[in-house]
Amino acid sequence: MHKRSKQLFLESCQVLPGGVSSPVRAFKAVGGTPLFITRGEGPFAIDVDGHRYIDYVLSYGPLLMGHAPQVVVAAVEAALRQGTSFGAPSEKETVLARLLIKHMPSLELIRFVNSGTEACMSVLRLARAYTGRNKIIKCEGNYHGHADALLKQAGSGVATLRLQDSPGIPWHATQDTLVVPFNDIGAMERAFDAHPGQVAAIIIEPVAGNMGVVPPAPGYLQGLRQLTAAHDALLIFDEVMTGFRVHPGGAQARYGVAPDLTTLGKVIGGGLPVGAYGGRRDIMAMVAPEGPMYQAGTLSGNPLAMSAGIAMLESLPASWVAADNAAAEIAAGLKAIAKRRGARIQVHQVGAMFSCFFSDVPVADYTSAKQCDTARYARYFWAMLQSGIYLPPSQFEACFTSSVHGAAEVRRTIAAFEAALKA
Ligand code: HOZ
Repeated sequence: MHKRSKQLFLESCQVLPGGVSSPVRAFKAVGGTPLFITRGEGPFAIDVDGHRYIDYVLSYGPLLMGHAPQVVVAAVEAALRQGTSFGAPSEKETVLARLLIKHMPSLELIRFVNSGTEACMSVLRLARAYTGRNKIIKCEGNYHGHADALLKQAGSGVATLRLQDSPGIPWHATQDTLVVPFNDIGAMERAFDAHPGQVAAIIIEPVAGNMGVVPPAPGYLQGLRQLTAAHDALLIFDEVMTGFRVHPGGAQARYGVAPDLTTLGKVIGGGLPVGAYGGRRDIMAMVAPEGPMYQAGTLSGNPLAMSAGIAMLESLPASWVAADNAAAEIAAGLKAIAKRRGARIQVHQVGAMFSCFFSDVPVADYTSAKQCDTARYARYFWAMLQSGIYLPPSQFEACFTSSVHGAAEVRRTIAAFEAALKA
């Protein structure tokens, strides 16, 4: 069925570690070999063997309007003809920054970078520079990219592959990284109390997406805001995944909590490689050349990525409303089927992100997420694939919808789910 993909995987394994450019893609957690995708078309991903799948990976989030939307393609094509990189300021950076600020008013100043990893790595340096403190607090199962200081009890591929963090990270790189359970305000309080005057910031995915989708408990984010204020520490929301996914203004708008700093990723480049960090003017003023905190990048603010991002963000809020509707309908359909069949499944949906956890118990943190039956997820994954539905190859990744996942796709997905439960 996947003859050409298998052949290409054999070949890629000769020249790429594990045959892939990013670990989660390798299908290690679900078995078999990865599909090689040749093109995307609206809600569909098409593989090299000619199969057409309804795509819920969507490049892990950025494709809010599906694959190759006309407005983004036209914007990138036009930009391409004018040059791919200048190493000098271009007006598009200001245009995109203004759009971001319009949707997320907590962003008073923004620095563009090239990925979510870079954004999170840089924002930590900034938080430490601003506060003069070293310790940061992160949550178990949250993933903030692969920078040394943040790769501690991380979700995403680290969880998928059941890795113990990573060799190659010097012990001292994570000695100031405190890790607490997600959704546990008491644990956060204890971390602050154990290190008085030493915590620079909490960095958190306000809706966890890298252990599957886990919403914050009521009042949790507000509690973090109060705690950081009480301890003169900064609150950083990693909205690489949730930005423009859980609300047109991100999780900060959905839950009404303004962080001091925010990181953003791929969605702000319409799927092109990009990231950003931004926030309070007095903090961001520390970034060079305005201030002394050094961080740089030749390709930062790349004109192709800026053009795609502008086109993507100009589609808000309509694109978000449509993507959110699709996810809500799918989640409702899945929940109804699971209930009717007495299946041991927890369905979570926040905006245009959803997850189906194979577990008896409610999933509220990394400990409960890890209790899921991952073998069952693997069977479900393959059954869905047989029905033409492409899901993330891991229980610990989120599913994403787009504005072009219409009624027909939603119906087909729900029907496939019902069939897959029998598998
Ligand atoms: N959960 C990851 C992004 N937040 C998946 C993408 C990857 O690691 O390749």
